[in-house]
Amino acid sequence: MAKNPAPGAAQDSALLLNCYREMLRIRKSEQRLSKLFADSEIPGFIHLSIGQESVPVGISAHLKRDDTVAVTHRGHGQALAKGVPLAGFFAEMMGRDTGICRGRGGSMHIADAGVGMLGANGIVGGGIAIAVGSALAHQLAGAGNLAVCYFGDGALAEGVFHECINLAALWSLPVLFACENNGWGEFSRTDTQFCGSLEKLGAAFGIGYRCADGLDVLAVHATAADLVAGIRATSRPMILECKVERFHGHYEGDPQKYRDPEELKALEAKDPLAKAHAKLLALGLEATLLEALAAEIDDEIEAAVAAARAAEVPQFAAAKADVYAS
Ligand SMILES: Cc1ncc(C[n+]2csc(CCOP(=O)(O)OP(=O)(O)O)c2C)c(N)n1
Ligand SMILES: [Mg+2]
Repeated sequence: MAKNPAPGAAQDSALLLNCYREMLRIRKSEQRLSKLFADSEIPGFIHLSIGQESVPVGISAHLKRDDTVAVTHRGHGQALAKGVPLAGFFAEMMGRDTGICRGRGGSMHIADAGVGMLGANGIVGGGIAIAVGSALAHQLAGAGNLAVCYFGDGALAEGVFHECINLAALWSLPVLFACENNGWGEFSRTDTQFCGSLEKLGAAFGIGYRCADGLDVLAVHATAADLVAGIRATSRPMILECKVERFHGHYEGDPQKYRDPEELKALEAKDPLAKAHAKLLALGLEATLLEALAAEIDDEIEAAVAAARAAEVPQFAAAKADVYAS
């Protein structure tokens, strides 16, 4: 497979290849969603995480099935990386009865308890208390699991975040607070909304903090490895801040008039997937192998889309099913 690999290169390339595959699966899924949305095949709004794939991939590599994650409104990558199956994912996005939530959740409310995905959330900071509650459940169960709380920099100024880091520290809960800091909250720069520092905030509550380059999947992977191991060993909360870039608009279709065109153009050189691809080639992987991988993912996605298109939409008569206990 590799041409004249250097010592240690085989291990590096195997890890990077695994991460690359997961990132590509997320990227291609979201590119497909973008097209489906433009073609009016997806009800409601969608927020794409294109450019931010390294974060959930680097973190999820260290999670067990019974570990839990609460994800954001920009949570497709976070959901797929935790193991939400692609067929159920696309059917959910397309509002079908075969969706993972039977078409009742969609992009911002998709959940899959079977893989520990507690739900996306349209409320900024809405997942934080859910993750902390789940961490409390893990602590009480005593099986050594942990919860990951994904949130954006826009949640830093939300009261619920401050309450939750206090409680997590006070009760010594096994939770990783994973901030995807893309510098934006909707159409405003984060520094116009939050004047603190996540690192100092963590220190004020005695919570360990690490920062990783969210455009480099191996950097996220290595930092998350330390933090997850630390949480499992000590049952103390930890903070991981990943500096990322938002490649698409706040919502799909957002013309981003509020962003400097030069800044948008500069994003091309920062693409974490292109970087991983280049590194794999430098490590000696054959380009044809990566092309075959991409084709395999395309086939998987197209099969999921075709199945969703062929599936029924939820029946109105069943609207109350699963809402009330019988
Ligand atoms: C409590 C609350 N306030 C405001 C909004 C409107 N809103 C939706 S997304 C968003 C910005 C979120 O920014 P961030 O958390 O950084 O996530 P990103 O979109 O950058 O991934 C806002 C203010 C909301 N959904 N919920
Ligand atoms: Mg943001």
